[in-house]
Amino acid sequence: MDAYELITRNAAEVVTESEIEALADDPEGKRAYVGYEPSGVLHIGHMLTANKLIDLQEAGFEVTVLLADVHAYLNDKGSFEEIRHTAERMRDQFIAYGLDESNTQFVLGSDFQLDDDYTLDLHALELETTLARAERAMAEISSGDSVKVSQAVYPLMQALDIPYLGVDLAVGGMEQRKVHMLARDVLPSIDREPPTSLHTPLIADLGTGRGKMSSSEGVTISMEDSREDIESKVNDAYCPPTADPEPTDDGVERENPVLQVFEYHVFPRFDSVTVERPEEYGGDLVYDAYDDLEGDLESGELHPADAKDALAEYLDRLIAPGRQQLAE
Ligand code: IYR
Repeated sequence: MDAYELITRNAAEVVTESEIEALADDPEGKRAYVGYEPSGVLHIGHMLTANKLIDLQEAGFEVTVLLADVHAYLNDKGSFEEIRHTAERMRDQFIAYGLDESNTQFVLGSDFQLDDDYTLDLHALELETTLARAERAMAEISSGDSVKVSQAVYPLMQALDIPYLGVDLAVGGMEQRKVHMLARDVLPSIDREPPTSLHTPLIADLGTGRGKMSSSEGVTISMEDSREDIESKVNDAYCPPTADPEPTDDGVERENPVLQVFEYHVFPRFDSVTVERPEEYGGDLVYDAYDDLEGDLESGELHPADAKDALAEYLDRLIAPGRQQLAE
């Protein structure tokens, strides 16, 4: 796989393609980052962008993980002290998950976001941005119903993080895209480059295939799950024999989350996937590529129950090192 393919595989969107091509021409020493509001324990949403960081490291990038303590505080996630403590716990879990330690820089937001220069630049961006625009950028991130001033400041700080961290590429889930678009628009007003960004897809809720999997609602997978937890969640997952399920009767779109987890979590991290089956049911199936597994589920060659057993096995392998680390 060439650098461009590795950088963009499984991305829902890149902004812009030609900017990514320029980075892919000479990726050595380029820097990419993801910011996370510290939440204590890594869950499957963190793991999705972490997979992309691992791809980028393989392509030659250096990686910064921003433990966004000030952002979590602004988004009403607890007292600053608590959040700081939680942030410390996340470093080791990212490394246990598979980020290359020798090439990952962890930065706390509060290490630079409270400095004078940053604060003055932030005020300059506040002058350039309407409340309505800031509010729109936060629609898929904000945790409360009523919009507080803190939530208008949040996306402007996220935009400013990009030049302050000196990164060439901002990575995030699709829910971050409006913040990155705002950053492209407002950073030039303070003589900073519009940033290049890459967004990972959102995975549907494991139980229903609807909406997006999140740590706050529905079924999710986290580093705290035991093997039995994973088996029972995956066993109960929505998995029709198609990658393109019909919407619900009331018109809500659905995805196949079991296939999505294979595509975005398992195949990027394993060279091949074995679905174990007794001889009388046709014996083991070995897949080198996601599309072959999807094709077999659709044709009926692979039964959803066997796909789920294999998914639980591979998710367990991905999570085991983080679970171990949490137990220490
Ligand atoms: N908005 C992110 C957290 C975050 C991301 C970046 I990239 C930053 O520079 C700062 C914060 C979230 O929703 O978790």
